[in-house]
Amino acid sequence: MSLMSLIAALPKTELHLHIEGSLEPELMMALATKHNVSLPYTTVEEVAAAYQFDSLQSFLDLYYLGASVLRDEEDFYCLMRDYLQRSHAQGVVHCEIMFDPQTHTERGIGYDVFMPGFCRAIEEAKQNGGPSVLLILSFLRHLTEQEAIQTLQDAKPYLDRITAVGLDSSEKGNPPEKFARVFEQAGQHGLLKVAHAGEEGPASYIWSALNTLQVDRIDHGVRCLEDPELVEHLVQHQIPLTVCPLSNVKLCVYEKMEQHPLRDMLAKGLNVTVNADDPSYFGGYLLENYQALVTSLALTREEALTLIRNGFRASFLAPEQKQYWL
Ligand code: ES4
Ligand code: ZN
Repeated sequence: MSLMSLIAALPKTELHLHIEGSLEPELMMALATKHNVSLPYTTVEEVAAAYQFDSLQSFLDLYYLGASVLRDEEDFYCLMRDYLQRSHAQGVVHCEIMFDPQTHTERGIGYDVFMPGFCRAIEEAKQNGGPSVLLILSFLRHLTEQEAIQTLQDAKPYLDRITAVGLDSSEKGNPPEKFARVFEQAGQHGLLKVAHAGEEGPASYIWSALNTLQVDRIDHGVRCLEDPELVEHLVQHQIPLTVCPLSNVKLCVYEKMEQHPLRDMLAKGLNVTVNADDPSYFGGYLLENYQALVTSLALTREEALTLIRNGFRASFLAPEQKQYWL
């Protein structure tokens, strides 16, 4: 059996996935037509051709533009349904999915629109043998902490459907400590915590996410390699890092996949997982990320098995559910 067939056949997790980043050009164009939203693209090919990024910000600009076609409950249902169908087809059995409430509330679209849409698709997947899903409410770090606090307050009626909070969007200049109070409040509500850190921003942001926000996982975290003491800490405490190889190359964190440090990270004993991030923008879902590692880094069978096992270890599943997959 080839390594890719093995990876495809094994049950896997997805722990770093922005649902808005799974909006495929076909659905984007269909929803733009449905709601009469004008986009700077007229065909699916033009959308795909526009996805050339030179930084995180250049991507985020198109990501927020794309999300502007999401208007009613059915749109959010279709978005989640399509993602879960694709991940199910790739052997993903458990997903922890981020959504950005502020991307929608800023446009006047509330929790009462997107949450029922997401939850209907999640329930349907469960009935049909699809992946289990936990939701992560992610704050936009380019906005103020006060706005994040309001976003958490607005989520109160839905907290039984939300497992964790996260922190995403423009990293540089928006360090984790800006959100100390809202993360503390989230903890008081019993929510777990993750944050993007050390993607484009410095290793010091990873320290801050750990020490100030007390996160349970770091999203990306690849720039930890610039700080040996931090690497030692991450290894010692086995803090999970949700690494997204195709994302890192698409956003020019590394020039080529051949330069991606994922294998070095594994060799150092870091608790690395593989994830898709924004699959429709970055050229692939989970299996395409593994394919890139196999092709460009000559990932070994042992490493692939470790990565897949790490996904379950790093998940927010209850210990007995974890044990089932391990
Ligand atoms: C994101 Cl790759 C990435 N980084 C930060 N924020 C994001 N939001 C969606 N994708
Ligand atoms: Zn991300």
